Amino acid sequence: MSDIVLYDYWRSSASYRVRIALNLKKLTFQSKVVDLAAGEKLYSHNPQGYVPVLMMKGKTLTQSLSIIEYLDELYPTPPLLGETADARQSVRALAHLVAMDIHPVCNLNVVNYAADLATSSNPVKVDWMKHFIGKGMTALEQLINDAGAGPFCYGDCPTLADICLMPQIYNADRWGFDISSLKRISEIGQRCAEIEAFQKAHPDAVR
Ligand SMILES: N[C@@H](CCC(=O)N[C@@H](CS)C(=O)NCC(=O)O)C(=O)O
Repeated sequence: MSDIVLYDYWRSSASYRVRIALNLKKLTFQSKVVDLAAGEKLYSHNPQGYVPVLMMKGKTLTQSLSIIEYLDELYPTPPLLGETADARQSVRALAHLVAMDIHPVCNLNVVNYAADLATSSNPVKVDWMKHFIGKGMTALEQLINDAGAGPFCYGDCPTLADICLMPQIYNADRWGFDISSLKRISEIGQRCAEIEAFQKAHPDAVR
């Protein structure tokens, strides 16, 4: 039996992506069903509660695109990202449009939340922002802690993760979501705010 385990749901697009990639790489895997339609969530393996989660090499991997890129780095044939920097930028841009722009607003919990808000008397815009910013950043705090104890999101230097985090902290503040209980995120935010590259990019520095 394969020691690669995919926490999976048949209709989940993000799981479907990982299934395709595993198949293209000819990697056998066990599928463990998380019944999203029945309201099941995968909090035991992912603070976001989402599938897919891939277990391999003793690691618990989340986020379909990063899982696929990881598989591609470990098993380069057939290449899934393209052979040159230009090709990879194009492939990622196309993939990100689907995975980061179309997919998140069609996710089950997002659609359910929108339907609930339609009958609520709360101010919709603020409620929406606080709900999703809070949910996402709370999961992120746990994943940053799981990744290690460095001064930044991952390791000793700012990475793509910190580059994404800082604008998200700015947005949390803008919409009134208090991040002070998220200790790691707050500390990383303060550290990044001391770095010139982050300072020069801040909305107040460029408006
Ligand atoms: N960005 C994540 C998205 C994962 C995701 O949205 N998973 C959906 C299924 S496609 C899910 O678990 N939804 C559960 C829910 O909305 O409650 C990825 O690419 O892995």
